[in-house]
Amino acid sequence: MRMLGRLLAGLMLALGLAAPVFAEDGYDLWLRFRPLAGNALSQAETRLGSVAAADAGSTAVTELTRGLTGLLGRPVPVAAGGKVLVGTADDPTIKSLGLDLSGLGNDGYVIRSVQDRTVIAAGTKTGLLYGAFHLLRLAQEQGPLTALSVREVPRIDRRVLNHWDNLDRYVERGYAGESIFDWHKLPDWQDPRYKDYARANASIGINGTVVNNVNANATILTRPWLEKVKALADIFRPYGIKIYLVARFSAPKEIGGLANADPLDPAVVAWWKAKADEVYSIIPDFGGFLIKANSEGQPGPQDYGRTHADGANMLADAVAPHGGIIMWRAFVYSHETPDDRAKQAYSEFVPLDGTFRDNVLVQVKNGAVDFQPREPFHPLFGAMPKTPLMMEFQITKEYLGFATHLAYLAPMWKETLAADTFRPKQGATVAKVVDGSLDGHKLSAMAGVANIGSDRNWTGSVFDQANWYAYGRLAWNHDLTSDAIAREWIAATFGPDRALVDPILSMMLPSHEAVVEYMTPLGLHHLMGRGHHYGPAPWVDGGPRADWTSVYYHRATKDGIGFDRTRKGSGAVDQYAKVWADRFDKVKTTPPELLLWFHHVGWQEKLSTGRTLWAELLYRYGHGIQTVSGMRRTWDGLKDKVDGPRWTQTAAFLAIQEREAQWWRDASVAYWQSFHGLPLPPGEKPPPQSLSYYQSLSFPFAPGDGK
Ligand code: BDP
Repeated sequence: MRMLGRLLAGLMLALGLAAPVFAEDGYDLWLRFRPLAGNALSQAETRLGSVAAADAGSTAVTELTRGLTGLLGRPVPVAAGGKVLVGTADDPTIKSLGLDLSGLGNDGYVIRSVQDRTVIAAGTKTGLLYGAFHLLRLAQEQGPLTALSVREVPRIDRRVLNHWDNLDRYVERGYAGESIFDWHKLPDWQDPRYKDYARANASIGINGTVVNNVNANATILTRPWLEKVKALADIFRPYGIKIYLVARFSAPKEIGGLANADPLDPAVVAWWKAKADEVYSIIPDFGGFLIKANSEGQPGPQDYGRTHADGANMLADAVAPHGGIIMWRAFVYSHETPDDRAKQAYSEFVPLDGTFRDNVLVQVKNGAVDFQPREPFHPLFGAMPKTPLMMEFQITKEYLGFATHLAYLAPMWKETLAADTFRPKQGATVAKVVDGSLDGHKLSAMAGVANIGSDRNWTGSVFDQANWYAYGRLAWNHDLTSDAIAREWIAATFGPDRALVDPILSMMLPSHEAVVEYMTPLGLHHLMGRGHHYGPAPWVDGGPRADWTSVYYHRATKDGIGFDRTRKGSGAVDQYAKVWADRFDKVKTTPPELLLWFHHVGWQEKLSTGRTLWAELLYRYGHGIQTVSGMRRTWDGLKDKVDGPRWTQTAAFLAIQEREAQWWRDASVAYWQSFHGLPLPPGEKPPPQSLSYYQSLSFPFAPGDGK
């Protein structure tokens, strides 16, 4: 088949025709390694035609030869004198080259052209694996393969995925089918997909995975389930990936037969210690535990009048002898607390700074509410210098159109990482807090809530693969630009031809902002459908708790809209450094993108943009929709350049996105008008349906809802 493909490609090339477009189903992600042709092929033949390695059976060499075999369209031999030399620092051939391999740590590597050979060298096998994938990326991009001089060391040590996957394979906030982890059949049946998952993650530098939901079931900590987890750990290990588990805080009661789960009760302490010992006896390189405690109904130390630190430290002591870590989430808010939900994590955690054990990280969402299309950076990042804080991003698009809306999330994540906490002075970016460099922390970590499921294309849509990819690349190096990451991904996923890369890039880069504009412009937030979070529902009111309603967040009245978080309102502005607090406290100095996050503004108030608030809202809704229409047109123009299956699905999804963008605008406009009755700005079309029509729509089976 491969030979045939190459022959066909050669023939087409000889006839001056464009390369043929093969049908693809997306399973191969960015690891397609389709046969090269022309100059790219001859260059790769010359530079990468064979491999030499002392450890020919290593994962790095296996992956390298597998990728090169695809690119060259022929088996690539591993033999002495091979063109690509792969080896660790203690390999005599590598030693003889005298390369500087200092400071590479566990994961770093160098790639160097040395005369006519290409050398991949690292301190460890994992470093070599990352180097192998880097070289394959360069070959797939068809850039120059001579004079290579690459040195890479990740900025963050633990680059982790969080699967919100239940033990029955239901994925909370999952839009790509059921969980890839087929627990019932594990450990006996090991789906080949597990290895492909590990390969994909390793290729972008992800080195850890939490395989169960933060809303956890304690069963996973029982012996038979730990045997299942071990089977996964054994498959992931050669790819440098550690397994972590969510520990349900009440497990000592639920599976241990204890009367309580009080972290200061010696019986509870002993139970967790024994449980940790058991876990490590089964999985010696187990990473540690992630905990969601006293949040949205989950059990936690506060059930016993203890603090988050009491809970975290008790678990930290249990895993410390084995080198484990605790990732303790700061996503807490209580409906018994009348305070602004956005303020609660800060109020709860800042007083605990300095009281956590050395092997505890506090895991903080990028914003203070909940993965909204746009949020200002979480104020905790500027307020806990004595504690390593890890970033939690959401890759799955719970609030950004599920799998059908195209939204490339790197720009959103970069916005948070680049934000300056001003603690204690300018230049203290969130990225520097998270990578540990600002406060000299040894532990550093980032988590991404996975968008992976058992759909053939893994993520429910081709373009959502880009978000998995971008997350891994940014966790490795947060200095990479959204543009550079997208280019890499497009070249690997569709091909390096500029006629593909440029237009697809032009779709991806503005796509996140477009979603913000048509859903929640100007700092609006949490206006999605109740429970499942699908579609517009700014009218959501009532129910079990106020902070699960839309009206809590937008606070629209006849006169204005927005959540007053100024010093006259909830005072949330003062959780930021003074420079920001002063700025956010005034309408004039608040960036328009965050206006209604911090202020309640009159509908007819003139903004810095020259428009009234009402006109500005309409303008932004319209602009977001136009961007999506533009994306559709661009994609239509690529019909001959992209394979049929991926083109067709994406075209259908863009049509859904355009329709739903319009729905967001129309439903929102109808609802806002019901408060103030103002006419629409000139040129704006009235919503085609009545407000009650939009309110009557219901989606009882929308995917991914919490159970
Ligand atoms: C919210 C999700 C919910 C999660 C929660 C969390 O709607 O399903 O359990 O975050 O992060 O955004 O714990």
